[in-house]
Amino acid sequence: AVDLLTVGESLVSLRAAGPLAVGGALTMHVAGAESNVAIGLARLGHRTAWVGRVSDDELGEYVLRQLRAEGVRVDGVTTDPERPAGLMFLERRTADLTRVRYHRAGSAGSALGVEDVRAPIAEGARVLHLTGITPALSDSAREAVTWAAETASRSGTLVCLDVNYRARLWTREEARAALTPLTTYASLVIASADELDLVDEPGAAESTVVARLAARGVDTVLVKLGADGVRAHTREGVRHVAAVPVTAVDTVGAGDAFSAGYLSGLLDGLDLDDRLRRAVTVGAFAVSSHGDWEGLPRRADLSLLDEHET
Ligand code: KDG
Repeated sequence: AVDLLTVGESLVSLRAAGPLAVGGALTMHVAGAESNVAIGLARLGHRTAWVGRVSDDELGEYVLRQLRAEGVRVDGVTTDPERPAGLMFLERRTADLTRVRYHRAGSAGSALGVEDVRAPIAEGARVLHLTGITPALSDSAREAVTWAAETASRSGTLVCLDVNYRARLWTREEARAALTPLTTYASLVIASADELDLVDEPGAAESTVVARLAARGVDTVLVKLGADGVRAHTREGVRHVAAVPVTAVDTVGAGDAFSAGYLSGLLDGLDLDDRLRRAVTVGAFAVSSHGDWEGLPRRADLSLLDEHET
């Protein structure tokens, strides 16, 4: 069994340094919240696997090659003979505005189904990481995520739901209807402050959401506050940890890095404060380097930001 299993769609991301409408050079990367988390954990030395579907062509091969190169296990991945790779265009519209455009409807990754996750879930993992992106991709992907969460939680795997609302994929109402039931299988819920009511009623206050999640069996709720750090709600109370002050150059992937840092601390058996500190440290590496995951730290790098730690 691996330390962490994550399930989702990895996209081929084509990045433009300026506005897409004027063209110019694009650079090719692997993106995807779940594979970002997998890479983050693999860099820190954890045994990590990513499961999903890839296209049966050079783009699918590229995704697998990159993940393998980062030490992420991909032996459970299904190659789809019919569907194309999901693409994402990312433009630096201005220094402060990054925009994403997906070409992923009908992609190999979006055709994920229960059959794709059966064997990896049966093999087991200490932690199963799921995001609110995958259930937005298709009915079969939503069934796969729900089945994985339910089956893993029944066998004692810790299930983490990382909300990650993507407005380009579905409405808040659709997200709420799909994600709220998923929380019954989760021990850990990670959300930014504006995503919290996607696992409860519209407009619900943080304290209300946290209390209702606890009633459904969620032990820990991490509310990501961006540059203000994180607020953690556990059965022992509420903790706030500040972000590490760094120069932000690219915030895409910061949330995934944060999740990877927290889960790494959890797998290492660190106490809550140290888990949160590792989360904000890994998040700081992500925001202060370019790319979703390219700048993520290895274990020896973690102390580089120590003097900034809170
Ligand atoms: O968290 C970063 C992700 O948004 C990016 O890598 C692509 O998974 C992605 C998505 O669906 O937006």
